[in-house]
Amino acid sequence: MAKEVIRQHLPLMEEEGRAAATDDDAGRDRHYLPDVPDEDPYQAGHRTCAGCGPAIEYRWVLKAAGQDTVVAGPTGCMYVANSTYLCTPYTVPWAHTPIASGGSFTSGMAAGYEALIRKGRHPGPYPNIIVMAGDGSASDIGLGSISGALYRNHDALFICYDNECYANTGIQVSPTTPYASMTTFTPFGKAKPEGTSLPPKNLAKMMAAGHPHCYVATTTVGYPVDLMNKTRKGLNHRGAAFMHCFTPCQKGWVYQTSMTVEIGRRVVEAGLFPVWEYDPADRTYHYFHPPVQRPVTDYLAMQGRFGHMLAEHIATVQQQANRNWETIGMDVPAELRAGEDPEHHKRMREESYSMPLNRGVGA
Ligand SMILES: Cc1ncc(C[n+]2csc(CCOP(=O)(O)OP(=O)(O)O)c2C)c(N)n1
Ligand code: SF4
Ligand SMILES: [Mg+2]
Repeated sequence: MAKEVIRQHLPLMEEEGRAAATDDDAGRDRHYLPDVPDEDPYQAGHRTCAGCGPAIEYRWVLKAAGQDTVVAGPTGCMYVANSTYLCTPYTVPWAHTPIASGGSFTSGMAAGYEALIRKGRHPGPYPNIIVMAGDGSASDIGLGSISGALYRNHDALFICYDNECYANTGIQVSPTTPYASMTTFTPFGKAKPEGTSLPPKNLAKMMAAGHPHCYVATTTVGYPVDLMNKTRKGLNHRGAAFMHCFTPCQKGWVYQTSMTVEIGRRVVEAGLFPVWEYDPADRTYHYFHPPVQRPVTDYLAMQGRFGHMLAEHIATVQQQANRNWETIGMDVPAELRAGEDPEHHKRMREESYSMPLNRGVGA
């Protein structure tokens, strides 16, 4: 007789800022992260660049998922830098897949575990099954295989770690590269002073609209508890889940290595990466409303990839941000509305912007 497939349930973490301050066993005040597990299935020993956003995302996702997890990684930086000969940073099973087949490989893992547990050849419970694909893989070369897996509703979490370029092969443009970002395939020059001329593909909205039975969420490395809780919600969801995570790439975006998490918050506060959840039960989007709304220059001016922008390019990006504010149901402050006019701006290298804050605990 077929055995029952038992699912795990991962508890969500408290996210109450300063109010959640608590002492741990060693007497340290852990403030904002009271329930974060000590274990790290993604250990030290990888070879990503200092300040690598995808490495931060990998660590937090696997911290949230825990040891009973299997992971697939399509080709990209997080395959190459994490699987140097005879050395990997994983304490959980991990497999590399071709860049186009993260979705199909993960479908096979999910179907395989179901079959093995039913036949009594794996004791269970059903493991957390995760694939973490770059934006080149998830939004371009491997989009079809991930969409197929979501459509068939395999019980797994499909993650796009989005560094907005094909990083591993030398920072080439990808479908999620933002307007006016410079890549090695979209350099700025006389013909195209803006560099990348197209707006980015809205991958997460595509996934939610196209697969309405799936749990879909966006998050960034600027919000660790949000990222870990959405990981757990995606894994707890019975069926397929998709998470789109904004992960700055220090090498490709050209910024100070210590600013990765700060940039992960600023992109949200600048209105350029809305953070939301799509709940398949009521088929609605639940948007996060950041407490701070910034001009886009506070985000753009921190990164060398935007250093060539002219006033009209900055105005275009501010228009995009203002449309995002409206989409998520927030008012557009007068200063940001005025920023839609090129007259409001200078060249990027002459723009001033607010310096990074020491946000402190819970800020
Ligand atoms: C079919 C195929 N085309 C191209 C490549 C070359 N390639 C290897 S890694 C990579 C970049 C992948 O970009 P992304 O998925 O965004 O991951 P990142 O490197 O940014 O982490 C490319 C194009 C490949 N491995 N397979
Ligand atoms: S190139 Fe970018 S994504 Fe790749 S390891 Fe370096 S910082 Fe990380
Ligand atoms: Mg990428």
